[in-house]
Order: sequence, then structure tokens, then C-alpha cells
Amino acid sequence: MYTVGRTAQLTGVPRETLRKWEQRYGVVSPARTEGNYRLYDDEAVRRLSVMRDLVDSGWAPRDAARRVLDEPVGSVAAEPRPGSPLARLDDLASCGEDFDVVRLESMLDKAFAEGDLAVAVDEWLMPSLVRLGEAWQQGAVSVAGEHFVSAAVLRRLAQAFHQLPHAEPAAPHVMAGLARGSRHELGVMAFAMVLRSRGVNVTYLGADLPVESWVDTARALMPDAVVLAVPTVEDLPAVREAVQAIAPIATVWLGGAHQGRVEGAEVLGHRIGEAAADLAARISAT
Ligand code: B12
Repeated sequence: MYTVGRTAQLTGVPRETLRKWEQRYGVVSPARTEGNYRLYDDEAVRRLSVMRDLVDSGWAPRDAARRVLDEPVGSVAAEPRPGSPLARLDDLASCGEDFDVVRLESMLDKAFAEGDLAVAVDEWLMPSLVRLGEAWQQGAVSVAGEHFVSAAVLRRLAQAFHQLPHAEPAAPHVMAGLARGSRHELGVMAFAMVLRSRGVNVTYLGADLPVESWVDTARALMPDAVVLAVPTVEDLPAVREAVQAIAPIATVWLGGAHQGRVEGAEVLGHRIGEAAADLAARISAT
């Protein structure tokens, strides 16, 4: 949860305006501390950021608020169909409560044994990570529990990536990773894996890469596309800096929750399977 000052910083909306948007348009309804100070959650920060972008691009505040309120609130993921090898969406987070490594690793193995990697990622892994974040935020899963689960997911994604066949030498080439300071690697790594499974040659650069290294490597490898993710609002300044620096060398594509808030880059959307298929088709056609 964020205080009013931190929310103003994260969204770029002054404190007075935050209150006005709440009272006039009902865009957010912050919780209150015991001392009656406002506390904003991630969804409130997201809504306020979208509203600010709309107002900055010329929308009247009333219309912008209506648009924000009409948007579906988060994506309520459906449980896997009966008979599917995928576990229930809360099962991943529950391993962060009991530290049961056997259950955790066999759950991941079953999910990755699902014939289509993109289905496992979009229908189960990503929504399960959102549940893990909620369980951590609510205190059901400790910091250690969250690290325990996300480290196992990272190991399994790395294994799946490694086991995929190498792309043909003439196949299109994509560089993927995260900007400086950005450590939420699982989404972009899952994307890199699905893209490689589609025959694309993927140079995966991992988390927290300084802008100079992005630029030097893009100049050296001249990829057909560069992919970064924007998982949190805190990642925005570094991603904006990276996009500005890389764009003269290669087209930059973005994924992750805040992908729509960076100028000068293309957005890939929120479904990793479709995004990988789409990007593979586009760069193969050029
Ligand atoms: C695992 C995890 C961690 C792990 C990451 C390990 C790793 N190696 O990646 C660790 C422990 C390191 C971590 C650290 C932190 N975390 Co954390 N973390 C998470 C968690 C549980 C999952 C993250 C994840 O992989 N999400 C993947 C999906 C779900 O991401 P998405 O951005 O919503 O993207 C969607 C789509 O765009 C698509 N997608 C995702 N990536 C990509 C990429 C491409 C190319 C495409 C096309 C699509 C795509 O898939 C998603 C589903 O639709 C989230 C919960 C959550 N809701 O995400 C919190 C969360 C992101 N973390 C949070 C926080 C606060 C932190 C810390 C600041 C905690 C701290 N005090 O240290 C640090 C910051 C680290 C940093 N500098 O970046 C907050 C962020 C709030 C915000 N400000 O936006 C969250 C939301 C938890 C919460 N509910 O509060 N975290």
C-alpha cells in the first residue's frame, strides 16, 4: 500500500488532484490508516496512471474517469478445466506457506508437460504468480515463501528454455531481458521461452541490465527486435531510458503490466502465447 505522497510520485499526479479525482469522479477509493491517512493499492496506482495519461493526451477528466471506470478491474483468471494437468491457481502460492519442495516441483513439471507451453504460461503460471503476489501482500506467504516459489519457477523456466532446440542460423533474432534495476524476470523469461519454441533465435539477457549494455549489445548483434518487460511502475523510468537509447538501433517491443505507458516502443499485449506468435510472424515477414 502506498501513502498519498508516494502515490503522487509514482503516478505523477499532484496530491490535490488525487483527492479531486477521488471525490469528484470516484476513480479510486483508498483505504485509511488509523490516523485517517489515505492508503492506495496497486490497482489504484494503475487507474490513476491511466487517467493521468488520458488527461495528458487531451481527454476531459470526466471522460477519462468514465473510461478508467469502465475498464475491467484486473483480469479474473479462470481455474484450469477439469482433467487438465494444470494445478489450481492457489496451489502455487500455497507451496510458499508450507515450503513443500516436492509438491512445488511436481506441480511445475506437470504444468510444463502440458503439450502447449503457451497454455501453461498464460492459463496457469502467470495467474498463479498474481495469486502469489496477493498472498504475500496479505501476509499469508512470507518473503522467504515468495522467494522459495519464484526461485523454483525460475529454475523450471530456465530448464525448459535450455531444452528447446536451437533455432536455424537464418531464423529471426530477438534480444530479451529487463532494464536497469528491474528484477521481475519471470514474465519476460516465459516469453523468451515461448518465442524460442516458435523457432526464433533468442538472446536472453536476464534482469537488471544497464542501458549502456543494451545499446552495445544491440549494436553488436543487430537483432530484428528487442523485447523488454515493464512489470511495475517503478520500472518505468529505466525502461523509458532504455527504449530511447535502443530505438535508433532496433524496434523495441514491450510486455508486462505497464507496457502501455512508454513512448517510442510497440506493445505486445498481455497474453504471452499470442504475443510470441505475433512477434515471430512479424519479424519472419520482414
Ligand atoms: C515473484 C515476485 C518477485 C520476485 C521476482 C523473482 C524473479 N526472478 O523474477 C522477487 C522476490 C525478486 C520480487 C522482488 C520485488 N517485488 Co515482487 N513480485 C513477484 C510476484 C509474486 C510475481 C512477479 C511476476 O513474475 N509477475 C509476472 C506477471 C504476473 O506479470 P505482469 O507484469 O502482470 O504481466 C502480465 C502480462 O503483461 C504478461 N507478461 C508478463 N511479462 C511479460 C513479458 C512479455 C514480453 C509479454 C509479451 C507479456 C508479459 O503476463 C502477465 C499476465 O497477464 C508479483 C505479483 C504480481 N502481481 O506480478 C510481485 C510484485 C510485482 N512485486 C512487488 C514488489 C513491491 C516487489 C519489491 C519492491 C519488494 C521489495 N520490497 O523488495 C521487489 C522489487 C524488485 C525489483 N527491483 O524489481 C509488487 C509490485 C507493486 C508495484 N509497485 O507495481 C507486486 C505486484 C506484489 C504486490 N502485490 O504488491 N518480487
